[in-house]
Amino acid sequence: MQNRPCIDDSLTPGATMSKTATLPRTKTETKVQRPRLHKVILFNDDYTPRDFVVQVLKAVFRLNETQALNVMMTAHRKGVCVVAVFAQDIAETKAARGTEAGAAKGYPLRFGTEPEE
Ligand code: TYC
Repeated sequence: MQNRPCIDDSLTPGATMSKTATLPRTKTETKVQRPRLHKVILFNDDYTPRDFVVQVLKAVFRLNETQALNVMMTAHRKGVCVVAVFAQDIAETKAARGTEAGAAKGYPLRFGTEPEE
């Protein structure tokens, strides 16, 4: 925003003082912030078959075979793995689709989301 002179007419009507030109002393700074990205997390479980996890990662998250295998094996060994990061609504939709794909087959497969720092 630019500082433009403005007329101080707070004493009108009926004022006898002359009008004075003043400059506003504050500037309004508008900072635009990018929305935070959200991680989609894959959780390990003891029941979902490995190849089914790989199928879901390929179908829902568009990972290739190698990427899907690596993500699945990391979750299998460590308990969790970050699949990818997205805008919040996309992360939540994809996590829900992955979890639903497992539930539709009776598996406890679970995806979650969390905001990036
Ligand atoms: N632990 C499962 C098994 O041994 C495979 C699996 C891997 C399940 C990763 C979930 O996020 C997962 N059948």
